Parts: sequence; C-alpha cells; structure tokens
Amino acid sequence: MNPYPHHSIRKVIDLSGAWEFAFLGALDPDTLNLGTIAFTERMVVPQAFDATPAYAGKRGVAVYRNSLRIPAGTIARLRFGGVGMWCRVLIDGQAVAEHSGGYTEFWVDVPRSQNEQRELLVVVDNQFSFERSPLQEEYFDWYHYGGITRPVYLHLLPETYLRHATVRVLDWCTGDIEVALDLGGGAVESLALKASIDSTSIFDNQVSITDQKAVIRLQTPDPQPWSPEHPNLHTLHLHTADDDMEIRFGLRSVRTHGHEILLNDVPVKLKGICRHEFHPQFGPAQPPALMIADLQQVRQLGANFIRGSHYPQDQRFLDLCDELGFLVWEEAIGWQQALRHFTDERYLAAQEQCIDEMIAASINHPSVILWGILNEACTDLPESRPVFERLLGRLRKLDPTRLITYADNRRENSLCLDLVDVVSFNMYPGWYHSELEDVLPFIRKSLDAAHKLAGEIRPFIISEIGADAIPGWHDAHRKRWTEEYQADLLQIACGEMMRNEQITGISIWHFFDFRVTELTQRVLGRPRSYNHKGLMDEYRRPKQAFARMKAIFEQS
Ligand code: ADA
Repeated sequence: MNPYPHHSIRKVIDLSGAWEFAFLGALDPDTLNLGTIAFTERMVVPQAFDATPAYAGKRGVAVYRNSLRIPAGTIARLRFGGVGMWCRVLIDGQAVAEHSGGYTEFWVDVPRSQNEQRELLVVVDNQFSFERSPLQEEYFDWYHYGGITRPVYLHLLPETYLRHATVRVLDWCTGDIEVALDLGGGAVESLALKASIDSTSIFDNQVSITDQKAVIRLQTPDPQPWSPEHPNLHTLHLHTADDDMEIRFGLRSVRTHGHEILLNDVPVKLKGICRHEFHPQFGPAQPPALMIADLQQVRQLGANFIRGSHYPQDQRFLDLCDELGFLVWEEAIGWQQALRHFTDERYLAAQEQCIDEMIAASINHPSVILWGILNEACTDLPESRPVFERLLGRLRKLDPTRLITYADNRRENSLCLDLVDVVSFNMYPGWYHSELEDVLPFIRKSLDAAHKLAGEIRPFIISEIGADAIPGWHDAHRKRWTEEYQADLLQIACGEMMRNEQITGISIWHFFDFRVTELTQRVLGRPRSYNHKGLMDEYRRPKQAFARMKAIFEQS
C-alpha cells in the first residue's frame, strides 16, 4: 500500500523491510565514528525502534543501514514518509540531508555516481533537544518515538522529471481543474506532456516552462463529485517522454456560511474523534492493517470526521480517508506553545517548514477539509497574535481552497479567533474542573464567547472534550475514572452538539487510550503512563462510551 502519487513508468523501489541496525546510546550524533559501527541487529522500516522490547523507553542515537542499486550516473531521490525525531542521511559516507519533526514527508537528493552499489545510512536521534528537534518536547501529552516510522522509497529519475503536481478544483460540478506542475532536474523551456483522466486522454501538447513550473487547465471527463457518501476519486496520469506521475483528486468544494460548513453546498455536521498515530506495538508506525481496522471502527462509531492530532498524518492513512469518505482536520505539530517558542525565530522557521511539508504532501487529498496549527498555544497573550497571523497566513497562501482553524483552550480570553474560518475550542468541563451539571452551561457559554470574539458568526467545533476512564472500571458511584462517568459526560456534550445547530461539529478526545510522556509533573495524572480518555483502550477494545456515542452519532 504505497502512498500517492503513484508511478507506472518511473522506477520506484519500496525500501520497506529489515534494515541493518545499531543502537549507540545517549550520545551526540555529531560525535559518531560511523566507520566503527557493528551492525549486529535488524530493525524493520517502517517501525519505531523504541516500540520494540529491546529499546522500549530508550532514548539515544540509532543508525540504520541499507544498500541502494542505482544505474551509473542516474538521478535518484529518496522519499521519506517520516522519521522521528531527528535524522541525518548519508550516502557513501557523505552527509546529504538532515530533517527534524518526525511527522512530515521529506525528499533527499542522492548524489550522482558512476558506482552502481551505494550505501545509505540514516542516523536517527530520539533524544529531546530543542536545538535539533525544536518541534517535539517531553512535556507534550503524548509519547515521542524514534525511528524510520513511515515508508522510504527510492525514485530513479530522468534528466528532467515531474517533481510535484497540485490539482486545484475550479468547479466541482463541471470537473474543471487546474494542474500546477513543478519540474526537477535539468532546466527546460518546454516539455512534451500527455495527460489522461481515468484513462481518457485529454491533453497531448508542448507546455512552456518558466522557472521549472507550468500550469495547465483540464476538463474531467464524466465528472463525479467526491463526498463522504459517494467518495468518487478521479485519477490524473501525467506523462512526459521519460517520466510519469499518477495523482488522485476529488471534485468537491468546502466553504462556510454563517455557522455552517458547506460541503458541495450542503451543510455537514462533523461528528468525530481526535486520533493520535499510536499502537502499543508500533508506536506511531501504524501498519496498513491497523489504519484500516481503525477506520472500520470510526465507521462503526457512526462518525464522519477525524482530527489528526497533533501533527501531519501518514499519507497512506489520508489515501484511505479519500477512498472511504472520511473528513479530516490535519494540523502542523503543536502542544501548548508558550512565549519562549513564539520569540524564537528558529522555532517559528521550523513551524513554517512543518506547514510547507504538510501541505506539499497532503494538498491533493479531498478528505482534508481543514488545516490547523499550534494546538492550545498561548492565544490570550498579545505576542501570540503576530505568530498566528504569520502561520495562518502561510496556510492560506499555500492553499486558499481549504478552511483554516486551530484548537484554542484560552477560549473567551483568546485574541486570535477572528483569524480563522472555523472557531475550535478544546474544553474539559466535568473533568479538570467543575462537575457534570456544569458541562452543558460551559459549552453554551463557550459558544457565546466564540461568537462575540470571532467578530461574526462562524462555524464552531468542540475540538476536544472528554474524560479519562480506566478500561473495565465500573463503580456504583459513577465518578471520575469510571467508564460510566466518561460516557455520561460525553453523552451531554455530543447530545448538545447534535441538537444545537450553532455547534458545527465535535472531535471527541480521544479515539483510544495512548502512551504519554513520563515526565513526573505530568505522569502522576496518567495511570500506567497512558492517557485514558479513549472511547476504547489502546488495543481498540471499546469502553461503554463507544456504544453511547454511536447511538448519538447515528441519530439523523
Ligand atoms: C489537551 C491536549 C490533548 C490532551 C488533552 C488531555 O486538550 O490538546 O493533547 O493532552 O488536553 O487529555 O488533557
């Protein structure tokens, strides 16, 4: 199951499998003597090495080794789906790239050589270091794993190749689209290009190229709109003399109207969950079987919406959401950022890179309807507003076709709510404060605040609400930590969401229980070092709340 874009002419080698591996311990990756490493072990790619028994809980430097066979003098690039948390890539002992931020896709150019047998080394570091990995810190409320956690592919390329293509839907009814092409390799002034949609040839012409870019307009034959009910996908096949690229796209529009989100001009209620990429045996390196199993259970829940919290998603998961008709909120990484982050230019540059990489990878997924940033940052402080203007502005500039939002927990004290298309509040009445009887008034007060602060009526999402429940803990008192209390609280929240037309949606925190940080000041509220706000336990065994929410979501 390879992520789109696909290729039928271009040679692409999937490097998934058991790579040579060595764990070197907690040292500085700049002090490595790579020539002395004994690769006595194996580690599967993709996998989080610290989700395996031998390295559970370990933090340090690991080195992966693989060999590449590249015809002499050929241009080649490596496509990494994601490496946690920092990595340095070396070819034949020469450092060619570094990357931090474990949840975004990145490409590495392989230096050309007359040798056909090449050595690939990936030095990975899962130690927290603001220097090396400013986007991931130990205080976040999820466990940060290390390793090559998403697939790696080797692309063998012609002198001029198709580097990236964006499909922009101009009219979801007529199927009128615009395709923006980026070329790589040798500069050209024109390119012989063929294009077909769903195997019908619709373009065969010379395209003029400026600065390695070109834009063409195409008409989808037999246009079929994409929607959750009918997730019709069209396949665009681009073809040059010696390269090709196959992209899928969906004919749909998403916009707001007052408190409504309109999908193809029809109001949609977002009934969903927040989902980390996590499993006890794989960490964030979710096998396709797990992705499909999770989506089966999203469907069983009667949900149509997934907030990919709190970082860019695996492209294969988004491909499945496209095919199965789920609506997705995808966000750049963030967790309770403070002023020390917002006054650090390196941090802000790293956030911009995360946004750029997220949008470059996900721009063609019809399932993604919302872009987000910076979960629960300090939006009550004036200094945060320019940062939100800068990063939200970047989202808008890179993709004016989708809605933008962010999850705010400053709520009535927020200074940034007028900057988004959709106002989203995280709230925990009845859990961290107040009691069950306060949940409904709190939701209604929050909605009023959102309307006042946003300057006008906008769609409003409860982007997080929930309660911890220890799996299997039932008690006549029905108090905190019981499955009953969690279900009682969520029943109030989801019932209000369904009844109140000014609440456009909900993403319950959380789909399943998941491992969190082991920092003392946090872990004392997290039995077993787990966050137990899941509707299911970490092995996806439903708690009482699952059935209770299903009954509510399935109401018309
Ligand atoms: C916050 C945060 C989540 C999680 C949640 C909780 O809203 O966004 O990641 O930590 O609280 O369980 O307390």
